[in-house]
Amino acid sequence: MSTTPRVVVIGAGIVGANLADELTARGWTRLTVLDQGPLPLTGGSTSHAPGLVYQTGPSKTMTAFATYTMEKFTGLSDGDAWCFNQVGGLEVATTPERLADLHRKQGWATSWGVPGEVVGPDRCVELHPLLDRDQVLGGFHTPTDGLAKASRAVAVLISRAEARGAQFRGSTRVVEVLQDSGRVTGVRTDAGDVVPADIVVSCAGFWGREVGALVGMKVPLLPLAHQYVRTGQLPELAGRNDDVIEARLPILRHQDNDLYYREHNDCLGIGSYAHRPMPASVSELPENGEVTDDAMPSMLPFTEEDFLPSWEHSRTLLPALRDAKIETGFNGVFSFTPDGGPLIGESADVAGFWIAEAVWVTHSAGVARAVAQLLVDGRSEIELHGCNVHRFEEIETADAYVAETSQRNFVEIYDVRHPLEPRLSPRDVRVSPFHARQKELGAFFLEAHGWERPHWYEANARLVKDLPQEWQAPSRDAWSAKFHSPIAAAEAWKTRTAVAMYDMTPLKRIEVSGPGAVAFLQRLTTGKMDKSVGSVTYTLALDEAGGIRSDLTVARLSEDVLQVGANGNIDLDYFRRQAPADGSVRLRDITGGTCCVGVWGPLARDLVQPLSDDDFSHEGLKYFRLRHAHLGGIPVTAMRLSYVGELGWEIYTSAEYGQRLWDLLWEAGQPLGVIAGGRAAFNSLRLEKGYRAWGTDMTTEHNPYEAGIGFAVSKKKEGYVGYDRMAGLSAETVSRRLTCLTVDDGRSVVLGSEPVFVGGVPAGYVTSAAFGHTVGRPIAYAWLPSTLTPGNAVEIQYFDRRVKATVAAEPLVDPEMTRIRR
Ligand code: FAD
Ligand code: THG
Repeated sequence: MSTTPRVVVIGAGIVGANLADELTARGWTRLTVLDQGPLPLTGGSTSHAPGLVYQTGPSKTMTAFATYTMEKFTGLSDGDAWCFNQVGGLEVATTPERLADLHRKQGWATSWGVPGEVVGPDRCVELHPLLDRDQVLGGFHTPTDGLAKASRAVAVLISRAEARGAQFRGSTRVVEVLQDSGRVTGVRTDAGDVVPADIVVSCAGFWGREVGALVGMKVPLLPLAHQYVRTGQLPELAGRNDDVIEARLPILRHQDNDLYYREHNDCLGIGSYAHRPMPASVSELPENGEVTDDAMPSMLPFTEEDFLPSWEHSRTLLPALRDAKIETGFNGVFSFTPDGGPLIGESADVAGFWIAEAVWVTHSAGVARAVAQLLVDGRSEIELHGCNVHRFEEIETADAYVAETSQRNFVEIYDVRHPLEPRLSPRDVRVSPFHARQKELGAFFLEAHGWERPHWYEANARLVKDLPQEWQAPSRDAWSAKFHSPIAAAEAWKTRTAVAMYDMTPLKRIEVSGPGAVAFLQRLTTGKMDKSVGSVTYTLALDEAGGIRSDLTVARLSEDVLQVGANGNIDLDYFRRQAPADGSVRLRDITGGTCCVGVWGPLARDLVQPLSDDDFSHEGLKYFRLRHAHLGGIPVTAMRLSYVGELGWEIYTSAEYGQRLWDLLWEAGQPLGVIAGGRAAFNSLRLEKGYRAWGTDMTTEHNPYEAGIGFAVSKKKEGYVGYDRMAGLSAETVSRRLTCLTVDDGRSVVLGSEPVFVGGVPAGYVTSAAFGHTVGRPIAYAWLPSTLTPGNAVEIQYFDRRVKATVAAEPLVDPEMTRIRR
């Protein structure tokens, strides 16, 4: 008898079918897939998806998902009929900005291991003869991209899973998710029967919100319609293909006009994102009682007027369309999310209820494999933080927020975007108590998870002319000058030579309290947590395989109260799941009710000590210790640590005192030349000091020694999550390392995610980069083979050029810690 858990999958679209396949392949055969629509063509988004698979994107994880889909579907077929037709992909540029961006994209492809090259207009026309050569400036050609036949793949995957014992039931809607003591026990169908289950996974696509609501889970997605048409027969394509092959030309994207194309035998299919966003309300869609090729719930009537500009643009790019007609069209519905990423994870409240939604055909097999690994092994080999449904703060899951941001993502789907580019709306969603002062100082704000974060302050522009020669930064190219200001140099200078105030309020803060608090954190982190009251510890939360789940600071405020400085909501969600059921540990998100200003720089003590009767001396309040104190009568907690690597403290108080605290410090700092510093300087300073940013520099895919933070793994401690996997690991045993590079030309500041070449061969990729104002050179951190040593030469591909860089000993600034410990 099999003892694997009983699983119910809701939805037999491309995600549900892939999940059934991946789970049964791992021996989890007690599995039932239920779909409200008929099988195998259910009427969901998959039923009509044209199936273009472009693998390359800014995200390593999403690209890996797409590559797996491509590989898996290449190995699937129904007799001779293909599930993946590797016609290749071509994205054309009709503007110089796009052409430059295609070079950046080619860099991502190299970083993530997808073959692809930027080609000239002649080659574009050779690859896709329907193109008007005069329209294109070049293109990005990816030979392993192609077409997925999603509806056929679903049928093949269903038979494969059925052969292993899975059951599929069509025309069966899940109307209730049954639970007992916070765990799922099964589902009830509209036929009235109950299917028992230990795990329920909703793969309900754009119905995800409705299914999530059955367990009170907010699923932040918005169903939107997107137009797709087929032309009539084109003489240029006649006789080239047949109904089996369907297509030979590469799939084509014309992103400057929000369009894409594929062949359907001797016709062309055209998809457009150029129209107004068209939110679809699930309750108003046709039922999926009957599904035919051109009538199903995910197909809304074609609104031709919305398509007309796209038709004109298509006829310009592809002259063969000038004599053609639109034969059929529809407005097809699928899911969009606030940040464009998919939604994967388990409900915070009902154990065993999972979702895998807002997933394209492109990423479907990869996502399904990751979910199967999560369920079976407890861990996905590909890191998932950008897909974790708990990455969102509560405000980001509010209906109005989801609606606005998801529609915006629809509109901007093919835009050339800078990595720092903020959303324009909604803004001012979360502001720190210092916000009014920041605005007075002319802060330029960027946004993260709703928080407004100053990037630099115009008030500091006056300092730029005072910059000593060695602090003057070279001018930047157009791309790295975007969302940057030369003022950042002045802020870095003042931080290293005087004193600066940094708003740390958006840093996620979790209060962990109760009699079990210390033991709880002992179990979840790599550090010694039973240190004396007043200690602060930099520590790591690992996963079971020893990958870095997060890096944290843990401050012991009192015997049973600890404050954790975390990286985001995923940490809070993890803690909540891990908290013992006996109530001995309480968790509270105190981010919004408190605030924090980092006061850092060689004059920090001269600023703070006169404001207090408490001892802020080096001996009185040691490095990585905290003190409850009063500053000008305001109760604060001061923690002596600094992400920028200078003398000083993170000073916390509750929100209502925030502005008064800021004013107090600001006034007292005037004679010392205090400035407010923004995140542009902050990021530069932390890279100079070698401090890693979780999610960017390191993730669960990396162990602490590879990431260069093995010092945070206590050698005296056992039994914490991931401990078993630390045995035998050291900085010497690793084969790859997060490596510090400096750029030889002294001026090229890369953006992140660029490929790094060693001996002319791709060997890794950049994580973070910034101009190091203290060292007068650009810095890039990159994942590279551990055989490299300081002084070795490498090259970074930046758009269409290679920039020479050198492996450097790190940290670049203050390796002796003399600036901080004094
Ligand atoms: P679906 O296929 O919608 O499956 C969800 C299933 O859940 C449905 O069958 C539904 O009936 C079932 N269900 C829902 N609620 C219940 C319930 N309560 N009980 C039982 N069953 C339930 N992606 C690409 O990668 N490349 C493309 O070129 C591409 N082009 C597209 C073009 C158009 C016009 C559209 C609309 C989408 C396109 N997409 C493309 C997106 C892609 O189609 C979807 O992202 C993908 O098919 C979603 O798969 P899914 O399995 O999550 O959802
Ligand atoms: N402040 C607080 N909590 C945080 C951060 C922070 N939590 C999340 C994130 N940032 C954690 N990242 C770091 C990275 C480095 C350090 C602190 C937080 C740091 N490292 C010392 C070093 O490497 O030299 C640690 C030395 C030691 O362990 O003794 O200071 O910004 N509150």
